[in-house]
Amino acid sequence: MEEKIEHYDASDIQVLEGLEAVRKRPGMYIGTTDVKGLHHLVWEIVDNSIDEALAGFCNHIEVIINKDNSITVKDNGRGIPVDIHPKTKLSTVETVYTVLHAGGKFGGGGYKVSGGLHGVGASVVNALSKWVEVTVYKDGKVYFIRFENGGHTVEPLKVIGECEPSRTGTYVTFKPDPDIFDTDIFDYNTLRVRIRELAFLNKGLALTIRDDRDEEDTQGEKFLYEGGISEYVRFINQEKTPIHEEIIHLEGEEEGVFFEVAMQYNTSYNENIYSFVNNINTHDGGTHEEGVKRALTRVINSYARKSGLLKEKDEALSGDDVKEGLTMIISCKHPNPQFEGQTKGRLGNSEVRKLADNVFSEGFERFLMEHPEAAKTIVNKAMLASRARNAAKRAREITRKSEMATTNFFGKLSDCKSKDPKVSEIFIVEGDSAGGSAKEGRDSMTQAILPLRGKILNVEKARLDRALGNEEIRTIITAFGTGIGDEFDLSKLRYDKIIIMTDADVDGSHIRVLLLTLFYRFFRPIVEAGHVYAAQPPLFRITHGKTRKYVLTDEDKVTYLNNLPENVRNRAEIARMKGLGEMDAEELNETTMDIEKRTLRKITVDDCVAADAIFEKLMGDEVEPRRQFIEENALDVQNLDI
Ligand code: 1YM
Repeated sequence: MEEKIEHYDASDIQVLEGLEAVRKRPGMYIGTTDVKGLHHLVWEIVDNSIDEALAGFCNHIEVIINKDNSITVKDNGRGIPVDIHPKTKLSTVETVYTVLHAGGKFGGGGYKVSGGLHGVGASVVNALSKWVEVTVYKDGKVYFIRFENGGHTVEPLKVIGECEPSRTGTYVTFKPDPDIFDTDIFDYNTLRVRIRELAFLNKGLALTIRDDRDEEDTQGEKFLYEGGISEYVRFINQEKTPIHEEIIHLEGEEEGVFFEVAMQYNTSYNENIYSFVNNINTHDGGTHEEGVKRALTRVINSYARKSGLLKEKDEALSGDDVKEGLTMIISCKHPNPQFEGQTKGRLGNSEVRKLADNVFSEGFERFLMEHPEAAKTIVNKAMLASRARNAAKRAREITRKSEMATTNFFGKLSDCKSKDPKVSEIFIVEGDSAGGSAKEGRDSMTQAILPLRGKILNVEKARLDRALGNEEIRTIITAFGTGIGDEFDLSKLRYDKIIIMTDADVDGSHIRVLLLTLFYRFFRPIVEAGHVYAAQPPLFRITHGKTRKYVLTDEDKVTYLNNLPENVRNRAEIARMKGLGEMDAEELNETTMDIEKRTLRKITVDDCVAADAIFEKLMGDEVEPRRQFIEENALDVQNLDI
């Protein structure tokens, strides 16, 4: 044996047997020996520093990736105790690093139950390392101990120098054993992201990270958030658009269990809810999350009813409705957490549910009372979500039915011959007569025509659930082929271009707005992928001699006429095109449908906020703003951002 074992007695044998067990089955202690397991070692050491911070003795933790891919973790806590431990007769530092299960609190108290390892971290890291060095600054002295080859003590703890009595802390450097791990290269960003997260989760605690493998010496990065999880919410929402100014931050404590939550809504439709217990992500939720979610739904509903935003006849808002666009961080610090489930990602302590519910409901209720503007915005958002969800549900039921009723469907749609979505397009045309011309004038190989009858207009309110009761719209959904809601699949879209072809008048605009609203809500990926277009039928026909010229706008008309010789201009016949129905097939083809000659305007969703505002106006119960909006904007597709 090459290993240097300088002091070797009965207790050492036990110790080494313990560490040997870790080396034999590392997976049992750190999960895996891949790159994830490698990084796990860092967190085991950092956890000890974090615990010292939670105990209130440490406010700065440093992580350094050294040139040789060893890791140094430094903290300015009390320093691991250096006295002789009565049971092992070794220094406490050595005990902590060599005795399995001795990593935890000797004196009890604190939050020392981090991760799955329950405090056995230091000795596990030692067992899986080529070497480990621990330096402790305490009582004006500098102590040092080194371990090699999986936890063999090279020499017991010794004093190697003196320091200012005020200087305390623990420095640990370790080099993972390459015989154990698939890789020994640390990833800076992996460490950085978690360190930043730890800074968010522990307000006032400074964490720094530095990569000394870099050629030029870098300063490293420092993370310190006085606002804690509120700043985490702000950070997550920075790429999004919040719908209210304030970040709501609530906290409370009971019998040593500390609970806090921070939240803010944004215009998106996703929820971003992350929960933690003792800084560990509880990805499967648990009692802390359940308490908050239950209270959130209850408080919003009760506020919505009391304030009259939600009418008596209205259905209660669901849990999903109140979570739409919500960014939320839940953090619980528990002295004795019970982690449950296959991956131990769920908090099981039942008393936390009540604490979370109480803290959240009291605080959130007060917030809503004190911020009526924000409250209204939040409730409105949930109500919109509720409406869209109900509409989507109905639409799903309806489309399933309508897919079966294909005879009716094919009676309406004049499909193109090509089944290749890349070259196929569908024109959604207003009115039967225009539909007739369009059918005649199309290229039947690639162009499908779906005529819409006037019925859509009868849908007074642009409420989607009602609009979806409309047969025409059901036909559209069937024609697209993508399905909607959970079953939506963009790859099944049957056409490359969906072209809305309506008249340039109020009725046409109304239909167009309704269609765009429908697309925006149920087929947003289609819009985002740039498949939706508005056709631009000409406004004027100018005839002189044998020449027929169609122009799109008043301006174009003037420009065109001004460029004609005066004698021609004087004899030119100018006709205002009243509608698609008035054009014959040839004209329609030439002006609006022919791939070579037509003008299409692409419909985009590049401004979610504007789209949302428009959507709200269109979906709202108030008739006046909607009517006004349609008149002002919808006539001109250019101004319509959806
Ligand atoms: C870079 C790693 O391990 N810091 C650290 C660890 C401990 C203490 C302070 C500490 C804890 C206590 C009292 C206590 C640990 N001590 C123990 C044990 N940083 C790092 N900083 N005094 C100091 O818990 O009562 C285990 S870890 F068990 F010895 F107390």
